[in-house]
Amino acid sequence: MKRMVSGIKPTGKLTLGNYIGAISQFIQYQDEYEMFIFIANQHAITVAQDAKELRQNTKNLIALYLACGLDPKKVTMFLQSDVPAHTTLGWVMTCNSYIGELNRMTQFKDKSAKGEVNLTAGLYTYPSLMAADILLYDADYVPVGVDQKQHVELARNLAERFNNRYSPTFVVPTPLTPKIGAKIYSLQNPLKKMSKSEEDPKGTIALLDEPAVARKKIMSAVTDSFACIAYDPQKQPGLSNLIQILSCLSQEPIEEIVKRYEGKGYGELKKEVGDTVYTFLEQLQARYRAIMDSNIIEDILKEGAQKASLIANKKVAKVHRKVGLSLF
Ligand code: AQP
Repeated sequence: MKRMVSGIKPTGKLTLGNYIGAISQFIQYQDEYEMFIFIANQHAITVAQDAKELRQNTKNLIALYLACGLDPKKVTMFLQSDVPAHTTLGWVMTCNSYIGELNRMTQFKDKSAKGEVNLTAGLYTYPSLMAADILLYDADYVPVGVDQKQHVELARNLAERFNNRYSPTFVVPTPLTPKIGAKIYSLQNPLKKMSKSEEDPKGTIALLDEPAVARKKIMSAVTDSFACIAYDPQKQPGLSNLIQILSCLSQEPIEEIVKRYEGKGYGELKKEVGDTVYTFLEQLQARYRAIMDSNIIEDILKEGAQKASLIANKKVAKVHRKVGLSLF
């Protein structure tokens, strides 16, 4: 069975973009692949976090994984910090990453371009830790949204570099991005990614937004004045974003949605997207609340960390032998 690894940072309120670009893929593949899905809490602390909030976001994220349909019997779910092999291999990967390579990583470049002061060294080197997250498990595939593809490319380069320098040690992973939904955009600025850390809450649908509030956000999404319903992300990015959201949540192909709306107005389309998002969130949140009221999370994480550690520790021991860090 081929292996898959991915994770999400517990950095804020999980968005519809995270669901469509990442979690829905995890669910789609969980029967087909041996899957390791972790909560990237060590990546989260690359920007300052309030400890209480981080704990809450972490708990929310695992409950949302489960509420979205990840099955702990099929998927190994764990906290990154519960498997110390991640940072141990992360250091080896950092020592094999070139500064020039890290300088090219767009996520860091974007954050520093915003003129944020006090950017941490962790934020700069986190792609090397992400490479370790993937390579530890010999992942064949990494399901990610389009914004993370570049980081998986770095993991591929690091795997090849290590394999050539020492001897074959790591599987070279392939990023998997969905055909539709690989990048969901802000509802207020459809040229910008919908993000957990987006400052304008009107642009973002959080998975824990009140369904009625989310519907309102869809109704006031920025579109255009062409007065013609078409899927054209270049010319009509806002409208295309809404069509994309509808298609991903309803599984109806984009062409069929566009055909159905021939000669109709934007208001009607927005209403259908809003209602679809409303129902999706309402059902998801009912499952989320039941999970939060139960006490299954701790056991799932404990079991997941044990299973992941067995594989990860073996890989670290192998790497340490090859590099010369272990004596025996
Ligand atoms: N808007 C999006 N559309 C499609 N996929 C997306 N992802 C994130 N936003 C979108 C995918 O979700 C996963 C989450 O990754 P992450 O939390 O580790 O990092 P991220 O990409 O930085 O996500 P955010 O939401 O933008 O977080 P912040 O604001 O904290 O930086 C990844 O697979 C990502 O591609």
